[in-house]
Amino acid sequence: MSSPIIRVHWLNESRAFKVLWLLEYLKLDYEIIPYMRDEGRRAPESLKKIHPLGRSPVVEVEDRATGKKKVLAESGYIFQYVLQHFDPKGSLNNADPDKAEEIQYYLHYAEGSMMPPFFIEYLLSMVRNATPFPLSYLTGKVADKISERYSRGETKNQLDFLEGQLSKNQGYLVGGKLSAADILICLPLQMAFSRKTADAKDYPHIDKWLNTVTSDAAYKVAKEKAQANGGKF
Ligand SMILES: N[C@@H](CCC(=O)N[C@@H](CS)C(=O)NCC(=O)O)C(=O)O
Repeated sequence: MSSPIIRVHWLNESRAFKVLWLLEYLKLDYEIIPYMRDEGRRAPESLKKIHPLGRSPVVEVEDRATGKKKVLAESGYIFQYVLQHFDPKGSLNNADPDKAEEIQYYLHYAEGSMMPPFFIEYLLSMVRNATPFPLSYLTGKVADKISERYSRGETKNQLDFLEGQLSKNQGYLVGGKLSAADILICLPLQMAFSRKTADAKDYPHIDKWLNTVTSDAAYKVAKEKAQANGGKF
């Protein structure tokens, strides 16, 4: 049976990067359909023609013979689908069933527990810069309060958890080797350090792991393709 057509609906500067890296690692052929964020950093309306929520990543998988299409959304589900259908040798999975279940856990964890506090911190940074002085003084104070009461502590909670996991799994999240779990959680951690939500010096295992995983050849190719389609790093 011939391989399906895979189309990645890619929004510049987005989580869709993880999907490029995943597909590159598995040496799959795919097309990138690029979309650019608008001035409010939202996705263009045209993305809603592919999936009603209009978020990226969205992946279309089309059967070459019948033209039947599946539209996949939610990065964790996309990863799960790709592992199940396009990684027959389990190169980003684990032969040990317990470890494979741990990888599944991280596919849910990434968007369920990890992303929300990082996203709130990001929104609060936008709030701080959204208004001119003297209003910015007030909005800044409100943003600081929300951060202090919830998101700063909660991002620390997530980072402490991941630092602990990486310290006891031979440098990777699961089973001492690169898996889909590492690819899925890498980008928010890079952003946490680059946006100074956290200091890399406080998280030596995460810092070392980031250096290791971002040296992967497939990561570099995905990055070049992302940059060629409006991504910034
Ligand atoms: N939970 C979704 C989140 C998707 C999402 O929010 N993507 C962002 C890009 S990182 C987006 O499309 N933002 C554009 C918008 O909200 O208009 C996933 O895991 O894929």
